Amino acid sequence: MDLQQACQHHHLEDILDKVDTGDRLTLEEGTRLYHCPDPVLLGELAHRARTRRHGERTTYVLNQQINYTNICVNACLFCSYRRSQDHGGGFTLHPDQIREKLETQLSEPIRELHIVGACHPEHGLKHYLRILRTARQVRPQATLKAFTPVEIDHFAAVEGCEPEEILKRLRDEGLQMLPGGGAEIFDPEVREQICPHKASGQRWLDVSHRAHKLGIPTNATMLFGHLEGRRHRLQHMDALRRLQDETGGFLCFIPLPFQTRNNPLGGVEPITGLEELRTIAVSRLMLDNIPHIKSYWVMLGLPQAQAALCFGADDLDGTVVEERIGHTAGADSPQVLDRDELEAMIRGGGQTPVERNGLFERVQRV
Ligand code: V47
Repeated sequence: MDLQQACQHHHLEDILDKVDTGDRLTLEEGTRLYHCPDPVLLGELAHRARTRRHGERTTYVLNQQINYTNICVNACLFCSYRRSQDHGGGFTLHPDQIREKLETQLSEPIRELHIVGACHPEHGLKHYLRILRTARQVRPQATLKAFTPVEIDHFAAVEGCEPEEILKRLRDEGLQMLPGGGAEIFDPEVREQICPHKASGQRWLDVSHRAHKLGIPTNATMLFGHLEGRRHRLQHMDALRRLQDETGGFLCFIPLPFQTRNNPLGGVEPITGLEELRTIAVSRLMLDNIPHIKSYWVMLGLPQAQAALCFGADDLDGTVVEERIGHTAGADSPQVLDRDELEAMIRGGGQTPVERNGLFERVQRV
């Protein structure tokens, strides 16, 4: 059966037409795709949409993640990384310790620094400016991607000012873009159950909006495989798509499968591998205005991250170096991959590896 016939068989021929013309899929069509009993067909449609946009190119980045603290005022139920200030196990890196960590990688041509932490109750903006200054000094060439919309919102609350003020000051110190964490699931009822103290979904969108208006691009995540269902995921994608219509500021969407260890939500039925791939495929097909879909190997695991590259994803993230949020929650992926390993994963799926920086600009290999 060819693709046309398979789509007819599953009553998806109208969707195939839209995939080929690039027309927008409705939420009803997204639901139909999710429920298609043939996941390979769904993958083929998503791969077709991805190939229309990116050809056979799959990007990766030589990057280094820094988690600067785990002390957090929010006690999200899915989070295994966070500690409260009063109990043991908390850490906060001094900017000099961040410098040391960055200096361990100086022999690598790192192109992106990804700096995230938590909502620390005490630190003011000065502290975050020092972190950026340190990062900029050690790595003047790397894209400086730091602080999720939730962190920005928290810094503004600590300082008693608007997020714009925070964003402008951080930008003046070298901030180039925001990572996409903290979006979780926007639906208020699910959010109330999984992260009742965190900034609302609307607030996350609002801070992203304000960053875009200041010319600061951002990424967007979605945490799935916990208490939410397909309907909530589609609504989450729809909210991102609407904002993107207005601002064009999202560079990349990153679906994050929930890691179940060491956190209060961990008793849920684990999501299946195919549901992960379906979600990645549906996100490629629904998010027609967000250029990149990331297969984040840390949370997906290496075999599934490679498979996702045939289900609509066009980016494999990067070398990472050290990651705590997924690994404290049980992710069994390695801590670090090197360039050869990333390229081999991409070539294994018949695609062409292309090195990028944090802004998804192609860079020359050195
Ligand atoms: O914000 C927390 C999520 C995020 C768990 O922007 C969990 O390029 C799964 O945002 N299971 C951090 N996920 C990771 C992140 C990210 C990663 C890679 C690239 C980019 C980017 C962003 O991880 C958190 C939260 O949403 N998270 N706990 C968990 N148990």
